[in-house]
Amino acid sequence: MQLIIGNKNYSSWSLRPWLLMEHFSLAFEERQLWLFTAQMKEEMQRFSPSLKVPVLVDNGLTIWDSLAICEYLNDQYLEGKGWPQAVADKALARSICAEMHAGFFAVREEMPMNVRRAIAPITLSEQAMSEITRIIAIFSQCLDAHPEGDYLFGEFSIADAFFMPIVIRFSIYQIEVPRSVEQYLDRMLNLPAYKTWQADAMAEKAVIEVAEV
Ligand SMILES: N[C@@H](CCC(=O)N[C@@H](CS)C(=O)NCC(=O)O)C(=O)O
Repeated sequence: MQLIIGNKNYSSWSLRPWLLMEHFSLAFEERQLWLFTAQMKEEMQRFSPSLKVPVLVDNGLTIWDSLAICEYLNDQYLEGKGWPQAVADKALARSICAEMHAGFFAVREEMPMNVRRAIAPITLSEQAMSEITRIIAIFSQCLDAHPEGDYLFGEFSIADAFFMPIVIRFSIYQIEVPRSVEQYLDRMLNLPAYKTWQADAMAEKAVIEVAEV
């Protein structure tokens, strides 16, 4: 399997399937392209018409889009363990991933993922603040319902991988959260798979100016 990703410092969409694969120790080759460069545009023509990362290539199959990749990995390699097992939990996990995938535009716009960023607060719009309130409500709802485990649905799932870039944003932009959410953020930031990603991101030299806020 080959996973094509962007800069580890900035590419929040790439992080999602990568974290899932790394956490579950799936064997894959990583191919990194530098975002917004001529090299990326040129090389991406070969992999995906969307010209966006991440892209998974497996057995002659090309899958683009982070959610589609996670679903494929769940079906093909994780025997369904990528999602929570209870039907109600799985439905909720899929709902929050879809909400993440298709929304929270102000948070994404105003708080770019930037692993290397020095931790410091920023001024946010009302829209971003209300999205943050909604995300905290999602975290609290899931964590309160699963006090037995360390993750949103007890066991690690695609939902945690999907919200990892938010965890990083909350950390680097010093977003205030309730204690139980703070403990969850700490656990995610100390996840061995994330530590590997973080070390690689720290070592990168490329700077994308618009993402430096
Ligand atoms: N919905 C897509 C979004 C992918 C996406 O926007 N990727 C960004 C990097 S994080 C990208 O490739 N940008 C390059 C470009 O827009 O030229 C997914 O979930 O995979």
